Amino acid sequence: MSETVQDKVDFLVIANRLPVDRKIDDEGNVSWQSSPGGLVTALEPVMQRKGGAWIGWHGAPDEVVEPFHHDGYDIHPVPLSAQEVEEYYEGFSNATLWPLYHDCVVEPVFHREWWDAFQKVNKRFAEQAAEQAAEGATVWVQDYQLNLVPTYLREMRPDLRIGFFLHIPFPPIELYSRLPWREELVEGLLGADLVGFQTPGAAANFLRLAKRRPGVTASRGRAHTRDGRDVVVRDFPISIDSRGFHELATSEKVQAETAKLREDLGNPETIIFGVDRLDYTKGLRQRIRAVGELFKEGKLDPHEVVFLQLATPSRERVEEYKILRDDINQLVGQINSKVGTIANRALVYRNESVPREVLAAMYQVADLMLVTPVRDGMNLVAKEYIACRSNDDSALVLSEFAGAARELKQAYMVNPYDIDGMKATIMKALTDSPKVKARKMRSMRRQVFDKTIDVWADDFLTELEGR
Ligand code: ADQ
Repeated sequence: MSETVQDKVDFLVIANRLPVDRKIDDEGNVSWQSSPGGLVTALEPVMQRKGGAWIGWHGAPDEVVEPFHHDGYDIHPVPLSAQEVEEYYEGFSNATLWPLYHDCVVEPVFHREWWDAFQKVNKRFAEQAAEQAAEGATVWVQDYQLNLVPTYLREMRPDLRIGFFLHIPFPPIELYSRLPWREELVEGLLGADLVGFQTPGAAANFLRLAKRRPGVTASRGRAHTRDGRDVVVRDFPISIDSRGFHELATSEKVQAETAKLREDLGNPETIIFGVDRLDYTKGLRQRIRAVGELFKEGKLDPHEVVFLQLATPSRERVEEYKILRDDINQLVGQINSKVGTIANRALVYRNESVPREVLAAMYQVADLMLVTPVRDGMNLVAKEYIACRSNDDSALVLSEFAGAARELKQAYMVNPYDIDGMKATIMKALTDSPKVKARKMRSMRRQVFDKTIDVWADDFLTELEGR
């Protein structure tokens, strides 16, 4: 395969971020390494097979980076100014759309300048794709930051086959209708041939909105547009590289890490674990409060049980995330000052991101996993935990508001708003018989190993290419 950037390609992925991170060594040499993550793992082989290109922002403002060839496919960095990062990314994507699409769990912020920047940047991504795509190429647009790209791109290049996948929930019409630019955003998606969601409920919400547009009708999972096209709308629940995770978790390196981790935590009898981006959708406040109360009430003994919570810093320049970070620090401090001893902290909270091997070791030592978002498109952590466990004596507590709840039906289900209910379910999950837990784990394991990230990508692309 050629090592130079191709003029035109038959397969394109467009995402807000590129699948590579820049590394600069001590001598100042620059290299690009694949960023770890499910989407990259899933799409790399597809792109290599099809000789494709990935269009996305490289992560640094006010800088133009030339296209380059990476690991079998082309990379086309899209430049963003510092002001665009603020308005298009931190503003409209993460302070308007993100909370709105997550049931308004915090108040979405509406600014007309952010909307202007959002349109401008979406147009830039679409122009870049229009330039790179060969006649009749397949283009796969990822996620809410690029909501307008399908329609812009169709206007520029009607010959293309365009797919869009939304990684986050799609809200009910009553909430969506607050958005001053709701018509434009629905039209934006209707430019695609295929629009994929995490759950059938999200797909249904979108179809209900679509058919309110003048001249648009909808039937049997399709929207029929004014210009006579059919847009297929359905769910494609995303997954993980299950075998990859399992192999990693059972590798010698991770086993050694596991022993060290257990030791560092003071060799407790039971380890409860949570890991999330530090995001208000992940239900951290409720989760920490519930476990804290169980410690305070003496139902959990800090000499026997440790709750390890990891939270990756995220979107730190967005106001709500700063508030959340301070709230959680305070809550953790309050709990630890009341329960536990200097030698036995009840709650071990780390505000950091860890390498994949360390994460796998954490899944391995966790007797109980808490995944309690107040709203989540899917939630990959729940699936990663199941894939990493080789021990049947484990339990997953899962929020009914995560997309994953539709598939992992055997989990201990909770409503994260119901703190008492969550406390009772945590205790049940800790005390149920090994037989009951083993049956649940086996059933969820079958699910996670059957429906992997490759199945997700293949399903989506087969449907798109059949259009
Ligand atoms: P996210 O909201 O980021 O994804 P999630 O699906 O849980 O949520 O994925 C997070 C990923 O980050 C997982 O792979 C996890 O292992 C990793 N991670 C989290 N904290 C970490 C830490 N401290 N150290 C290392 N790794 C960490 C969005 C949607 C989800 C949807 C995904 C995929 O919000 O609903 O499941 O996209 O579509």
